[in-house]
Amino acid sequence: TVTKLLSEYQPFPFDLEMVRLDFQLDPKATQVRARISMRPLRAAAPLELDGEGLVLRKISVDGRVLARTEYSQSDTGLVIHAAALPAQPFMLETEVEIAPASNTALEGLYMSKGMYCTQCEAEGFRKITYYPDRPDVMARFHVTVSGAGPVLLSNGNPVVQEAGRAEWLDPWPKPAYLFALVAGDLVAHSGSFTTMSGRAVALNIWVRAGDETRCGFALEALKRSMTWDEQVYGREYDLDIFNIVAVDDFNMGAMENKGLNIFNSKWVLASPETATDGDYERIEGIIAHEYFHNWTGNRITCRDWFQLCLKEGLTVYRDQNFTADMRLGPVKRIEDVMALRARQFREDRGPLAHPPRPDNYKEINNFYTATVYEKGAEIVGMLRHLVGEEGYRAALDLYFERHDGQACTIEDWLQVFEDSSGRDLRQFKRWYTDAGTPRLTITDSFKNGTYTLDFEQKTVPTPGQDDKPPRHIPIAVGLLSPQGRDLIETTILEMTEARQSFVFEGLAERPVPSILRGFSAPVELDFAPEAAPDLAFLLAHDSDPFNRWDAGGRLALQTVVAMAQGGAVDPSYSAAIGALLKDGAADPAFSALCLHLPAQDQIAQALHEAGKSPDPEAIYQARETLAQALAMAHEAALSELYEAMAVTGPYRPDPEPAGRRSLRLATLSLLSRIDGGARARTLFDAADNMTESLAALGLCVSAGVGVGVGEAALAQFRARWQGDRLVMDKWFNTQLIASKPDQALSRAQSLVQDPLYDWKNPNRFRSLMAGFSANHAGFHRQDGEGYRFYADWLLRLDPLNPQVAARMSTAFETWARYDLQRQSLMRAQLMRIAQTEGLSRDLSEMTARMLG
Ligand code: B3K
Ligand code: ZN
Repeated sequence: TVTKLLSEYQPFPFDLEMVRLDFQLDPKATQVRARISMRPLRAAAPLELDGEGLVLRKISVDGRVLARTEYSQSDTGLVIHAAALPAQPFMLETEVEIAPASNTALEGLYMSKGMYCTQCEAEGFRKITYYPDRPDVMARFHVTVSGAGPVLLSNGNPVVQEAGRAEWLDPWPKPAYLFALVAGDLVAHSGSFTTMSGRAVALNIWVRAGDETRCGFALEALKRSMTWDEQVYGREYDLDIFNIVAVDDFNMGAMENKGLNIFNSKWVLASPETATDGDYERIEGIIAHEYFHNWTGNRITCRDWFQLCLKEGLTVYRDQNFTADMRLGPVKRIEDVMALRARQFREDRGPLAHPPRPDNYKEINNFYTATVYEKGAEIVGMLRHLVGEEGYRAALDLYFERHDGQACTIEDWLQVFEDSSGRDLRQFKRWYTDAGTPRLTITDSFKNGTYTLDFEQKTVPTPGQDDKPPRHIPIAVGLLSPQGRDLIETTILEMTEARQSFVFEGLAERPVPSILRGFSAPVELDFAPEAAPDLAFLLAHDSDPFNRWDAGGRLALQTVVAMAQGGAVDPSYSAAIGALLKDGAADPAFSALCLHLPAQDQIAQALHEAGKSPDPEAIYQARETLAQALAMAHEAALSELYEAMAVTGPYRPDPEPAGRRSLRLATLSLLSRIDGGARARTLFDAADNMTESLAALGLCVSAGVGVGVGEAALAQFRARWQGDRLVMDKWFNTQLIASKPDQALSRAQSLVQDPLYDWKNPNRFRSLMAGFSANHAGFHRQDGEGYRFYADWLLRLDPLNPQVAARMSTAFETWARYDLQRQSLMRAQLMRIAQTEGLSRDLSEMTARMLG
């Protein structure tokens, strides 16, 4: 397979004015007729069209059928020789046949439960018709659909709607990856929205009959998103209709097709009985994310796929801010950083590390990563720190004004910030082009009223990038008095050198620094021993909620890392937790986050970084011992909170009751370690909502004394929910995460025999496999059987759905952390996969990168 290079970008030598597509749907033989008006931009250029798995029935130019010698065909496309093309604008017409019913890769046109749907990003449109399938080729689309129904949807506004046939016209030029088509037996949950200029927009959420009662929350979230984008970014919706469709078989979360978003049903459908508080929050966030793409992604798109983070980083940044505004801002920030550290920092430290703007790839679907998305969002946040609130708004206004209707690059994006703020961002650009997470080492000194902070930045080499010049890092800093009072306003220090000092004068006594407030840059902090902050003090006093939480998290991590190497519970950590439990002023959602113990994967990483090879079994035990010790030390306070946080009245997914539930469940999690799961079992029986029911189920499995408690709860849950696909995904997932490590593999092996384990459905496959690999000590069992089981399933899925198989292979990205025996066991599985004949481009690129 070929490696695509950023440096080889060439503009497409034709302009596309209008694309007319005519679909006659049939499961085995859909006919696609395409008429594309083209204008040559260069003399004598051949016309290169992408196309995969298409049966060509006819091809003509200006009505003249081409002779077989006038074009060349391969399994990736078709080239019309320059001699066969007029020098003037012309009409290309093709007819192809495709078979959506046998499309198991869920890319292009495929079927899900009898319904037709599409997924074209990144390069799926070439599986529908011959086309220049690249984001810088933008055109207007007119689409006719017949042969199925009754509901027939495509992008843009409806032109003709009659029985068995519909026509749609999208007035906004767009790249082919934003094309969508849906047809089938669907019902709508509808509403409407009036835009800021007074235009009425029809809103529909299309689902299978029976599901329309679970769409209310998503519809309201859509309206909130539309309002927010008008108020915060001045962006108005630009069509008469906005459709969302929920499908059960979908490779990822959702897709922002123009005017016709297609969603994994998991991120649309919600009812109190079936969705957790976390699901509600995610649904709101994903609805917003896809909607926000209408401006950041669709109206302004990417020149090529190397620029993916132009639309994804910015849109994630926008959806994070939206959720922060709808809910508790600081809590949302903490959740986002937790996710960033767990996924992106992990990626950045391993063999899959890549820059937010990569410069080469074999399969672009492998680059829809935490680095492109979440680190991409952090970079936008840093820009905002550098240019300030008003500067940010000015830059975004200029971006929309200058680039509307264009396919852009990271250079265009940074230029807008330079032009509107006057700042030089050349060094800052390294955040886009360089991989790896910088580590800041901090030392400090105090003398004659002057306090000095010294920073040193270092980024370790990543694959293909040995040299890591210093980056431009905005570091938000506060200084606290020994009584915990803020001595200065939070200040952004701009670090640009490898080593740099910052001086604060006129201080009466040595301050306590609060570094990287709000997590102002995606870096790691190391404190030199003499500068080590008093974490318990910061947890108690820092006025910055992020740093308060982070101090607690650092303390917990230090303790549990020491315990995994034979140490004892740190009494200062336990005392700090005790103080937190008594702090009546703290927000429950915040306190809940402070009670979360570091994840086993994070503990493993910390050990690895300290030069030790992590022992998964010891990590599991240390974490359990710590949880048990905290529960014993604070039993009274925990059970008091557990009772006090009970929410009465009908379930609402709002932040306030959700926060109370999260604290309640965090206390329950600790208490379960000493009550044998008794409270969890009681809650499981009493719960009227999925948030508590599912959490209690997990605790019955993990803490239940004897087999009885967990197995009984699992059987009961299954009996109640076996007809509900989304809830059953949770059942598969939760029990694997909650299993004792030595039981995880046998449980996974028996679950794959369950008649409800439909492994061809991505949600079901992921719920089981991700649940198993999240059981850290179970997946990393010493005999390597966890690795083998997991690899077997990747190999089984790959021929059907390479995208999902490749994505799930990242469970192996941490192999280099572990002891030599585990390393060789994991490498052996990666090698076995890599050597499999007929392996997909997706999975072979991933395994090759992981093997290094
Ligand atoms: N843009 C899509 C993701 C497409 C993934 C292709 N493998 C969803 C999103 O980021 O909004
Ligand atoms: Zn996106």
